[in-house]
Amino acid sequence: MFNRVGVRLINQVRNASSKTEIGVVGVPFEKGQRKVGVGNAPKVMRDAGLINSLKQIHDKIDVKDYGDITYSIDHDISNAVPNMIMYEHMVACAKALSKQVTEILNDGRICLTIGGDHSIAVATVDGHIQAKSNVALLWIDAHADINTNLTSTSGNLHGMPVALLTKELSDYWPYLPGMDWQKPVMSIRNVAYIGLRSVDSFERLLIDNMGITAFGMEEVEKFGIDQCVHMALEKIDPTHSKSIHVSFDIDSIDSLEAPSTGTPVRGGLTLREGIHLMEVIHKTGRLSAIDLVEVNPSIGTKHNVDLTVSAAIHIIAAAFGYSRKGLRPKVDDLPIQTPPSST
Ligand SMILES: [Mn+2]
Repeated sequence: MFNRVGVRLINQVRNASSKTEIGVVGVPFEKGQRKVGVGNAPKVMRDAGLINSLKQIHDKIDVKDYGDITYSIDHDISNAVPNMIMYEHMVACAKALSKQVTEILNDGRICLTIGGDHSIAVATVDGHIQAKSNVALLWIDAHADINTNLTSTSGNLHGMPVALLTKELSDYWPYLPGMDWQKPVMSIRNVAYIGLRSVDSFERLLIDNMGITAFGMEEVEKFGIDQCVHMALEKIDPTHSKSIHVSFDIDSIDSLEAPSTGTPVRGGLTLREGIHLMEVIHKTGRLSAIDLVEVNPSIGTKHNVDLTVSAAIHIIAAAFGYSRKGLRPKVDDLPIQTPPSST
């Protein structure tokens, strides 16, 4: 039975989990690539119980759902830039999303953005930088997403966000009409990749020549996920003072465990590694924004979709402090009258 010391210990544990305020925004955007369905992910994730899963992590979680991003396009800039498909859509959605992310952060909440394809991260990272200038970015992905319109073989914008965000790449772009609000102020020194295993040749050249911090699957294999996350954070946030942004592409997870995604790649992170990565980042206490992108509920069987959505929710929950060890009971719930059964 719990004695008074036991109750005191429980109170200490309870108080140790600090108040966490989360702001959720859905981005039903899929025009950064060519496959239909990824825009339905916010609805499917909410229908699968995302918001309740967050509320149940611990009793000091407060969740506000800001709804979905809407936007209207400027037809004058369609086809304005070569080899950038549906450019005018990305521009309009990104502008609205960046504002929303800034607002959520200024409300004192951690921003959880549910994509949508990965092109939306141009906006989430920009909105984060607007609110908190000193940002470190972890890009968890099978792909490097650092093509420009000149190096991309597809013209898909979801392969370009890192190149749009970083100042070292800014000289490689033509003038981008409608994007004047977005300043590529982030240094590539503040970006680290984890999970890479499908990197285009120009992307590899950039990563090598610019010395970009990148833990591909070889490094995950060699050092283990725990070391990789710690080393990545040391590289991009050596003073342990930056506001951390995690842009998590579900295709970083092996396609056996997260099959419903547009560009699946085998040999990826296990769900366990994805969860552990987020647990490490949670423990920094400096996580401000998460993107969870590229879940496509139109790909695969219902079982495939269920697997992928539940993997995504597990990863998000870990980022907000879900404990695989279990949490002790709240003091109010203690069975004072009824001792716990020994069986
Ligand atoms: Mn990606």
